[in-house]
Amino acid sequence: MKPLSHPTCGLLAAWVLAALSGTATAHSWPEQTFRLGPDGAMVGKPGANRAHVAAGTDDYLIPPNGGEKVISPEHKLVLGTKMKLTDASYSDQFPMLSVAPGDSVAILYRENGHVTRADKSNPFKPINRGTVYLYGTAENDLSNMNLMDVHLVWTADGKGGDGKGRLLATRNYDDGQCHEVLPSDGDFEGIVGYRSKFVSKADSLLCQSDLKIPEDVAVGKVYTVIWVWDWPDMNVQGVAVPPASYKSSDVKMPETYTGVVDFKVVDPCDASLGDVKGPTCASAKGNVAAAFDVNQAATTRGIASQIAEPFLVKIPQAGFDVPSATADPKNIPFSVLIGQTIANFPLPASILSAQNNPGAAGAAPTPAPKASGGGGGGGGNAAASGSEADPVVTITSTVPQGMKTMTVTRQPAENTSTPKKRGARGRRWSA
Ligand SMILES: [Cu+2]
Repeated sequence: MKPLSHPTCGLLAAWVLAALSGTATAHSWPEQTFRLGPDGAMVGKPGANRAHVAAGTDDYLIPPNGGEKVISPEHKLVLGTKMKLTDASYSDQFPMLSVAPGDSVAILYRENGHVTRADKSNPFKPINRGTVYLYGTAENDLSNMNLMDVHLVWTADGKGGDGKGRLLATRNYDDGQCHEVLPSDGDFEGIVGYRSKFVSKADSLLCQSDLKIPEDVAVGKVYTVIWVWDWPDMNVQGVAVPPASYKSSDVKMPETYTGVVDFKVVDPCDASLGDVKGPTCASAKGNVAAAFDVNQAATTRGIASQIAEPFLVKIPQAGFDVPSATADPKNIPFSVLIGQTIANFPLPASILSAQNNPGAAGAAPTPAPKASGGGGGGGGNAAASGSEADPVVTITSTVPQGMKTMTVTRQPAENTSTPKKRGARGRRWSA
């Protein structure tokens, strides 16, 4: 039987049961998909994930519990029920979403406490609540793929590994707005109360990973997306993002979850798409990133920053000239906690009010960087390389106002629990 919780998460089954009114669930996996229209609104009826489970736990943990907590080459990419695409993978009740080439889509998942009480449960988790990687492939049968064949191997240019798929996007697991309903045993960190009042303005809100379906996907075929959530225990508190490496000594214990969603690719002008056609249809009303309406309710729209930028977490596999994962603090909702040791809960109002809300007014979409090539030519993010002995590295990052330069301090791993203030904001992790 699958456990409701496991030691590293520390999220109690009792809370999970109470919070979800008897629905036994834990961790996270993609559950629902939506097309996003030109203004960022969710349009049409939702689709489901592959082999959707209507109730209960459907997560897939790598490495699994009960063995050595090390990811090894034989670990499968996805849960057994998700490996093959069959007639039973989708149903009338839980259908595969139809999309057009170039469509922006949202993949929805429940945070299940991993945003709203992660610090209290386990303060050694990354501040971005882990990184979500989205991989796309025309290969629908995943049964012969292992995690290490795909994750951190497939690249944005499609040339990595066996070349059968590509990295489409990277996201912070905390999308800046999602949260559970107020748990019956209280709002430990204050995040549920704050977000339901000021950010989502809803009792609960699913998290989302938004991505753009490539324009060159084949019409009439199924395009498969693998959702990978990297959620390790780190050695120190206050780490911004996990390191995008299997070998980092900064990771105390790896914890990765995967899921699968499929998209039926139809002609961009297909009648089944309803009023909102694909962006490459002659009658399409516009480009999503250009026409995003930030004043829509969070419950029914995508997230502006995710639609504008495929790689919110910069990693070498996406063509960025960085040694390991890094992210602009403006894209990490609780970036104020980077480098901090949190002692008091619920979080003070100063921290709660400092969190980013990426879908709200003011979070104007930024230009999407080109993911091709290294050498600083990534069009939006480049880092000067330096040896471990260099105390300072420089990251330049495109923001709506123009180029902003952050100077950050690189420190030895054993010394990172007491970073300087500037160093804390731009903490980088090298493999
Ligand atoms: Cu969990």
